[in-house]
Amino acid sequence: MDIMFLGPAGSGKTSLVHSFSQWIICNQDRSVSCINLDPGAEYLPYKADFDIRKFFTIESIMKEEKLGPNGAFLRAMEKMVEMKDKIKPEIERIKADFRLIDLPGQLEPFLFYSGEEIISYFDKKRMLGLFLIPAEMFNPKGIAIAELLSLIVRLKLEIPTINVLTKVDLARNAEEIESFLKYPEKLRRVLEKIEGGMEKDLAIIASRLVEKIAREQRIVKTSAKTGEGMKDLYDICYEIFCTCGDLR
Ligand SMILES: Nc1nc2c(ncn2[C@@H]2O[C@H](COP(=O)(O)OP(=O)(O)OP(=O)(O)O)[C@@H](O)[C@H]2O)c(=O)[nH]1
Ligand SMILES: [Mg+2]
Repeated sequence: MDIMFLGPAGSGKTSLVHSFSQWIICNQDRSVSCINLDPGAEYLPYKADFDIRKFFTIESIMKEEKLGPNGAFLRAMEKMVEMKDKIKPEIERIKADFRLIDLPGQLEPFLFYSGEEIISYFDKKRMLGLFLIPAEMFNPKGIAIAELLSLIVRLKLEIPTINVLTKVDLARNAEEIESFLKYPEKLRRVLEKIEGGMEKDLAIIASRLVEKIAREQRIVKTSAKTGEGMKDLYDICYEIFCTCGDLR
């Protein structure tokens, strides 16, 4: 199966690709490949079996096309699509039970400029998205926003997604947040009590939407630092795709 690591900038995608791949290698009789699709990555802790930086980096585009970092990022997303004939066959050559795909943190341009096209480089039927919600967003309003972002990803890419709390070693209230995500009506009740005008109303509307669409979802709490949650993450991925013996 192919697992896309999506989430806001700095949410821990690269670190989780590394720690999850290590965990699978050490604990399961399954092969793993890592695919880096972030042209802006400086350092990767894992060995990438495919690395988009072989074709271009944000830095190379900035120099060659005299662009600033944001313009270069948009150009990079375009290039990923333009170079489909080169990139797709290389990705297809990578055979593994688990292919972990590291994506850029600039979620919005990725989703709206190239996401759907890039999904077509993979077999959508074996694709799962993990939407990472980092400890930094661990407060009721942040959680409502993260849930909305996760829904946008699902809507745009049309792949199943699960929400994954990351950096839980940094959070003092991970259990509470987990219960907000599991039972969205709890989140709404908390948001209803906070002070505020329009912002509060918006947060409540957001949480109602989440409540309607994503009720009682399963959540995984992870830390790339302590290794917490890797088995839970594996189990949930495995369950989604493999209960019918369909680990492709
Ligand atoms: N304490 C702690 N820090 C973490 C964890 N995971 C990542 N970090 C730190 O968070 C920062 C961002 O981690 P990355 O893995 O680079 O996050 P990313 O989502 O790949 O970032 P971008 O690709 O730039 O969007 C780094 O300083 C990591 O060391 C974790 O589980 N616990
Ligand atoms: Mg990264």
